[in-house]
Amino acid sequence: MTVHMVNGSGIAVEEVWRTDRPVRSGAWGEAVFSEDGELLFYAARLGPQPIYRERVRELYENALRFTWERGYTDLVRMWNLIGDITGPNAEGAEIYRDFCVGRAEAFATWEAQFPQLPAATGIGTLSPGIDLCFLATKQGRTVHLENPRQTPAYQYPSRYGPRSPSFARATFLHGEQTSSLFVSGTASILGEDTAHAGDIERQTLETLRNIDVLVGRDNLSRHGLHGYGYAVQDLDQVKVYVRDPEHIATVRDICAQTFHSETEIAYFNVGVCRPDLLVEIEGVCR
Ligand code: 3EB
Repeated sequence: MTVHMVNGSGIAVEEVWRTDRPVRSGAWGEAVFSEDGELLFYAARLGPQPIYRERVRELYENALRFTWERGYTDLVRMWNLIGDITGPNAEGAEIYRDFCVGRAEAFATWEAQFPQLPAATGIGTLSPGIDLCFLATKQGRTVHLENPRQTPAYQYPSRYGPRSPSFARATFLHGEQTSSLFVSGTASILGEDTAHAGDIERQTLETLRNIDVLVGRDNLSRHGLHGYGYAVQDLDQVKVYVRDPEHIATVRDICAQTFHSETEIAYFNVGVCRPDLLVEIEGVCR
């Protein structure tokens, strides 16, 4: 999958998911996938649409059907990369909200098979249309987490959109040798409200604090994961999404002070799903 997330002044970022098992790859309709019998990675693109919800519903329903029929019963981590994310669709509704309706409808249809929502990212890209990709796994290895500092996104009230966003704050994956904690795109949201509108430094610090609490020992044991616990510095494969180019240097400085020098961090200058959110950060704890 090729996604337009860096501009001419950025360095292209390549993401490769590796496994020790033999991999089978293929195409299914418009989608492509790779699987190793334990994990499935699936990717599909929806081109620009006047109205997204019906086509997003179809995109998601096709993805969920394929995943279920191949025996990958548990979703782990999804990425939704959305062109002109806070811009209007042909009816004047925000594209992100339009997208959320189609996604919520697909999950409602497949609720019997996929009752639990996984960790996800919903973020802007520089091209119109929507890219979806995700990891799914065989039964019984995932635990989905919420953050005590934040309202579950699937319970956001309707002032944030007619259908709330379908995702969990993080997903823990019990691997065969190691475990991973996939942290969703995280922003400066407390409860359901944006905190520190207009202040990039405080939004970045609040985002990092949200992640620290989310991955901490107390929150993991609250979700039945006893004996596990991380801190924000344990995040790796970090992706930092910054809306305004003039804020990138500030965010880089704060991240440099927060993360280890070896931590892999990629920066993207893209839109965020609320006009007042300036930054969003995700990663994986191992
Ligand atoms: C938030 O907390 C910020 O719609 O899949 C973060 C992660 C956000 C995922 C999504 C949206 C999504 O609401 C936005």
